[in-house]
Amino acid sequence: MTSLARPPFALSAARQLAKQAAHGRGGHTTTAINNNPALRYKTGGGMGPRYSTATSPSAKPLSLYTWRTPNGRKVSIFLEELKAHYGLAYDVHPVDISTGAQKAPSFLRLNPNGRIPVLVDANRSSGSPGHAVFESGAILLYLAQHYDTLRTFAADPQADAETYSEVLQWLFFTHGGIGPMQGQAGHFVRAAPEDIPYAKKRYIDETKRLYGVLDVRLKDREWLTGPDKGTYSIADMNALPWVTVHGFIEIETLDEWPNVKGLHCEQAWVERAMERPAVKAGMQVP
Ligand SMILES: N[C@@H](CCC(=O)N[C@@H](CS)C(=O)NCC(=O)O)C(=O)O
Repeated sequence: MTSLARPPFALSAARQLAKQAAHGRGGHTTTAINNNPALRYKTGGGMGPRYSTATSPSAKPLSLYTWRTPNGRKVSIFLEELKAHYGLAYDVHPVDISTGAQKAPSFLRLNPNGRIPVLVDANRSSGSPGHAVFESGAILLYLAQHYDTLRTFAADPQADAETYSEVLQWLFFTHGGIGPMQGQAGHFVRAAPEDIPYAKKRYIDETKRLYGVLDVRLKDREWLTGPDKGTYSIADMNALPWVTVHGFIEIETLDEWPNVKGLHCEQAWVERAMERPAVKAGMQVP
């Protein structure tokens, strides 16, 4: 999706940063966060940011506090897309949620809900450490608004209001549907202290129903939003990491939903998305 009205600075900044990226000024730095309440912000081992962001050559890299879960991965995928497209820099701070690091007072100051992911943007706040954004859907929208200056991954709200509305609809569909339902299924299948068959069935069935909605939407389309066959957007990034971990809730295959992931079908949505280098990279962060 491309905005009809592209600010000239965005074009020149994007070209400059694409050139930087082509010259190998890419990558992110990683700083582990353990359960120590003194949760750290600074990158460790003297590793600083290696390139600047899309908005200004002096801009600081963004900081992503995250872990290896679908809600974390959707944001790392988008940050990798922005890195590939604009040369945007970000630092990764792993928050091992199995140790309770997400409940440390210093983390709760970033997200009072005590959950990953959190994005901290030192460019948009004079205070330290910067502007913190929690809730994965809100982070995707924030990044799209401020850093996807060419409106490549989410339609422009003014210039293409209908497509933007579609992006919001499919974002909220995942955020309010697949995420919570599949998350609860995961709890009752994997973590509940007692076996409650009704709860497992309820959340697995609801997750399957929602995959069915994706399947209908993706019939004769490549992506969830946009005219004709659609355009890859944050709506796809938001749903993909959930669907790819279907095995966690004992949904053995996606064969029931051929437009989501076809039986030996190379044209289905999951394969199409997973072919993208930024998706592959984002799925490995942290
Ligand atoms: N609605 C939130 C959900 C975040 C969430 O549930 N994060 C999980 C990992 S996917 C987490 O941090 N769990 C640890 C905990 O519940 O303490 C979002 O989309 O960001």
